[in-house]
Amino acid sequence: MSTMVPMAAAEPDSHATAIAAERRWAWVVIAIMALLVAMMVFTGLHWSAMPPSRVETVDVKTLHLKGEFVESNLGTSVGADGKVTVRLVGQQYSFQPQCIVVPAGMPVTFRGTATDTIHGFVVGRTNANTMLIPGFVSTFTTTFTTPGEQLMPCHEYCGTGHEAMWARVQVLPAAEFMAKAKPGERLSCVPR
Ligand SMILES: [Cu+2]
Repeated sequence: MSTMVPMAAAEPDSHATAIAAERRWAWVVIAIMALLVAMMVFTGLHWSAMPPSRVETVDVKTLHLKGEFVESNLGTSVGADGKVTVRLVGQQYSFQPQCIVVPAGMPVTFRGTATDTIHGFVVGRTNANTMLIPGFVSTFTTTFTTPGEQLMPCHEYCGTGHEAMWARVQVLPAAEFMAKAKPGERLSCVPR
C-alpha cells in the first residue's frame, strides 16, 4: 500500500504539468503565427511585397495566336521610353528565342511564360532567375554587369528532354546594343 500512495499522488501532478506545458507551447505557436502575420502585413504595406505567385495571367490556349507572346513579339525590344524588355516562352524542350541579346549596364526587364508545364531559367552566374508557369507571366528586372555570352539552362525538371533545354544570352556593351536596336523591332542573336 505504501507504494500505491506516491503513485496516486504523482498522477494528478504529472497531468497538471502536462496541461501547463501544452498551454505554454500553444502560446509560443500563437506568438509565432502572430509574428508571421505581422511581417506579411508590414512587408505588404511598406515594401509592396507580393507572394511569388503574383497574379498576372495569360491565356495559355491562345499564347501563340494573339497577344504579348506571339512569336513575332518574342526577343528583346527597346521601348519608346528607352526601356529594354525581353519576352520569352519556355516549352518542352526549348526556349523561344534560343538566343537573347541584352545590353550591359542597363536595366533589362524579363517577361516570360510557359506553354505546357513548369519550366524555369537562370542566366549564367547572374541573379536573373525565375520559374515559368503556364497561364502566368513571370517578370523581373535585372542589370547585367559584364559583356559576354552566358548559358541559360532550364532549372525546373520538365520531362525526359529537360537536360537538353537551354538557351544563350549575349550581353553586349550598351553602345553596341543600342546601335543594333531599331524601334519596333525584336532583337535576337540571329538578325531577322
Ligand atoms: Cu524545361
